[in-house]
Amino acid sequence: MTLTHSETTIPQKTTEARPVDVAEWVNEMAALTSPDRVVWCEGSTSEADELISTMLASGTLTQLNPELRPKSYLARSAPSDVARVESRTFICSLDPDDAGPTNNWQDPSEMRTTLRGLAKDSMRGRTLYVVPFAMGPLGSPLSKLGVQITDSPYVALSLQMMVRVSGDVLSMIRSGASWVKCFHSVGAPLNDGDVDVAWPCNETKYISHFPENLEIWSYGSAYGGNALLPKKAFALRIASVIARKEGWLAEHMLLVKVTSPEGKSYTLAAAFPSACGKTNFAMMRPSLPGWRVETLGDDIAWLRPGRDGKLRAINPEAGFFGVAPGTSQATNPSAMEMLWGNTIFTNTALTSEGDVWWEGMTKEAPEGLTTWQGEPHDKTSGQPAAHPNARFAVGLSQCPTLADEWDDPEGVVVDAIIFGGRRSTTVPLVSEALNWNHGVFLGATIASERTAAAEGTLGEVRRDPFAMLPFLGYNMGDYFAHWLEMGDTLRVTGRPPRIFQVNWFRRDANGEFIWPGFGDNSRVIEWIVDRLEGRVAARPTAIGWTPQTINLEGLQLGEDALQALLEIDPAAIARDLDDAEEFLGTLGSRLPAEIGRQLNQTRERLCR
Ligand code: OXD
Ligand code: MN
Repeated sequence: MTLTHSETTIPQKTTEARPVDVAEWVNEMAALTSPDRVVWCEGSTSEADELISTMLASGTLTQLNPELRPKSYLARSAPSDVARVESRTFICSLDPDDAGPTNNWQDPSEMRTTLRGLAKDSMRGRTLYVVPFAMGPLGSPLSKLGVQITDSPYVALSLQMMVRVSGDVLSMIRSGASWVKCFHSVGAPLNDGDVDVAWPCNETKYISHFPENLEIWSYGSAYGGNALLPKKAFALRIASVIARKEGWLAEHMLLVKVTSPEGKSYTLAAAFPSACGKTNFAMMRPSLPGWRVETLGDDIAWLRPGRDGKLRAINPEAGFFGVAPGTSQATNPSAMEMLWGNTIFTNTALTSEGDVWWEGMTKEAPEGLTTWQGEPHDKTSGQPAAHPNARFAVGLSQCPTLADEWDDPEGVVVDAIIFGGRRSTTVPLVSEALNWNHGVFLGATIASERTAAAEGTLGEVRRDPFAMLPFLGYNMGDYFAHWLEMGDTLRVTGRPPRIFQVNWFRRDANGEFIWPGFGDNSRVIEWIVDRLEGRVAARPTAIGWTPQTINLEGLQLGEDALQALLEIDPAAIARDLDDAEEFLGTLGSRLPAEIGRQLNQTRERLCR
């Protein structure tokens, strides 16, 4: 999609083209929320133009210097609306045990009463946009449909960048396809005479999911996963519930196609908790000669056994909502290229030339910056100029490393699954699971140090199974059982993908990262591919197979450092298992016995 600024109005299709159930829902929501007008979107360029005009006029968007960053805009959020709010995210299943102890549960009928009360007249003075979208290629057996109602033009425009917004979705719903209802209001009605603010939102926030009704209600926030409902709320929380019923997996995973110097390609799906470098991995430029990494997705993958019995994956999204700080020519040159234009930035700093800047883009902050809060930046203050969770929203089609298969309705065959976390100690650079069930145990016990992508104390280690802790729509114990069953299903028709665990973030005694990461992670990919091909032997350890060595050619890294990266410290692993056991214990009787068995077997191997 191309963003331009003009004076067109969004053309409205005839009402007969609209599915009755969608129209009824929209009418009901409009009657509840009392917007000034209702606009049906279909993802056109003229529609984007209109949304941009509206937001330039209201001050929500600032146009960047077209000579430096064509067709690009900066939004500044309210200081209180800068990240996902997990504490205000609810799974409202009928039975609290179906949400499980890792989710905030509330009774669905009580939650509906609360939300209806908040939503009453919440869109007064605003426009209600109806945004039909597909997750995945339209018409693919792996895709799903949804409709988001929103009173935020910023959200309506961002959805155009991030998912497939199309009027054809309405035709498919009219022909009987099921769809997910996504209601969103910023909760900031305008009464006569009120002057709007650039980033309307409400201090009261709810991101509520009704898994039995395939319905999402979001109130009070316009930021990221709180408000762009197809992403975390639909493609992970609601989709995980649908996936369990239908026998597939909705995962917080990047998806890449890797080609070896021999010209053979492999697909890797990798789950990492938020802000562990998934986007950088997805767009990696390998430092190892002859290797190529192409992008299929950077955040979410839907995995399903295909007609051939193999595990196949699609990226349900069509764009990136990436973390800007830390992105640079050194860490992710492809992203820097991709962001040449046609991009919406949120909460970055603004340069005196009218371009964006964020911490890590260059070593030194330029003079004359305006901070994400619109203030002159004082370099001596120690405060960042961009918010640590500042983002870019851009279509996948702009990605210079996009793989041709990204839009394949059949999906791509997954060769290996990788789990990772941000761990200063304990977890080695890479290891391979002994088998599928052991791999599920590794996924179930991922832990990571907290970053800025969600509220909470930075640096604190938390268990984040499968990197899905904030994103699972049902009981975590049932989810582990579902993963184990998927292994059984895949074994009937062939061989399930091999499973690996990685950790780029191990630190030395001085607190410095030992592993260079980024393009050098291709060295770990090489080991993984060598394992898939049966080309290298590995060392048996308590936690699985680890490398005898890693290709360090051309890298300033000594053998000692490699040993430190691969070290398995039995005492540290034992402590980690105790911590994992404590977490797993919170799942009570819903924890599959097999996970406990894997834990015990790891302990036994540790004593050998
Ligand atoms: C994200 C996240 O925004 O994981 O992708 O928090
Ligand atoms: Mn994510």
